[in-house]
Amino acid sequence: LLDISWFTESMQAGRPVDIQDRHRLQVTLEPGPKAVMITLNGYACQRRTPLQHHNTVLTEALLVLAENAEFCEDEGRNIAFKRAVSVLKALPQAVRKMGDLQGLPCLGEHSQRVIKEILEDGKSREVETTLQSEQYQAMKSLTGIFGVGVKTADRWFREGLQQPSDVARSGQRLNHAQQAGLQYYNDLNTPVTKAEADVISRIVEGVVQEVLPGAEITLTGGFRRGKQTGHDVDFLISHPEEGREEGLLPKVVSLLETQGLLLYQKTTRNSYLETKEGPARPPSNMDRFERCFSIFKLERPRHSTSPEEPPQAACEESPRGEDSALEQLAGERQDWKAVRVDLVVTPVSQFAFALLGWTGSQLFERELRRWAGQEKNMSLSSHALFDNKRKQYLRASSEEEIFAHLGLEYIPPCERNA
Ligand code: DCT
Ligand code: MG
Repeated sequence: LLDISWFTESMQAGRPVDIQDRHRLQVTLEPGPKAVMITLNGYACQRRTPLQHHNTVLTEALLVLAENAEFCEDEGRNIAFKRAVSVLKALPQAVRKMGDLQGLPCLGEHSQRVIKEILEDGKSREVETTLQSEQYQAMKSLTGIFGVGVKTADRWFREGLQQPSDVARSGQRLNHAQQAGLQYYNDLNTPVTKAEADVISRIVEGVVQEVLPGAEITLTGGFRRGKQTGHDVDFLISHPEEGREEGLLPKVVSLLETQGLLLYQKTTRNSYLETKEGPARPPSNMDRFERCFSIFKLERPRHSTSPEEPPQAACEESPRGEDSALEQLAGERQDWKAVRVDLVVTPVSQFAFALLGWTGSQLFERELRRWAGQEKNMSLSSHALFDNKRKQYLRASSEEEIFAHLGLEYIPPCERNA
């Protein structure tokens, strides 16, 4: 039970009251009949966004429009819809009427129009039309191919390709990533479960320890935020002694390859250099760690095969080329699953920044960088935080310290699902 005499006094005196409730929502209580109005802070990194929330019907609809804007390369609209979604996710209850949105940030006119229609009619015509449009469906299928971005998908769509099988038959020139993307299309579009991520964690841990005893691996990305499924598995690899991590990744990758655990890999070297003048502007969103984009060959547990589907011969070499791509697309089931795994190596001095940068969500990260730049005149990346006014780097060995440098209240990973 709360002692609320302090606010009833203020209400009687006609003063608005701000309280911070236990969810750190800013609740503004205005005197009068429309008593309670919930307001939220404007940056997603100032809010707590849990995984489970109360407005999925609205957020799923708006996410379709966000995705469609991305397919049309309209970044402004894409972000506007994503910000609106993120506000709805942070609300402590379901929106029932338009009045519930009063005072909330980031809900533009377009988002409000869609919300209003859904509240009144149960659906939005714009969302329905988008879902049914040929272009949206083709772009969704084609960008679902690993290695294919919006630009390539759009070009293919204009050339009349709509599905991965069209691409496989078309004789398009594909790079290695796209070839793998086609070949393992079905698996890579099946969510990775937490249990699968844990199995991969143990494999990676074993190999990393063999190569460099004392090195540490951390599961990041959506799984660190508490998600039970994801589109890939993200790891940070570090060593408590600065510099010991150098040259680690090629050895880890080579050992994984020897063990037949990789279906595809592309390793890029560390290209991060700290300069006295601070990071180049505008700071790049991509980080420059030594990194390996890979596709793991993960054995399926035997009991998961249903009686109707007897397990295929074990240890069969994965076939390559167009035929095998078409086989996967036709839904042939193997006794292993292709899973996207990202391995990122960080020097321990940058570990906290890498951890914060790789935990996500994507929008939470974007908002952190925006907050740093616009509100604090600082540049934040997954490597460092630079104070542009004092012209100096602000060091940190934990995420908590970085939030403190930024003047933000600490938000734990499970509440960064913006
Ligand atoms: N990231 C980012 N900006 C991007 C892409 C990624 O800041 N444009 C960060 C935030 C999340 C992290 O990298 C890992 O990326 P993803 O695997 O794409 O995100 P995820 O949250 O792990 O999503 P999923 O659960 O689907 O893998
Ligand atoms: Mg991920």
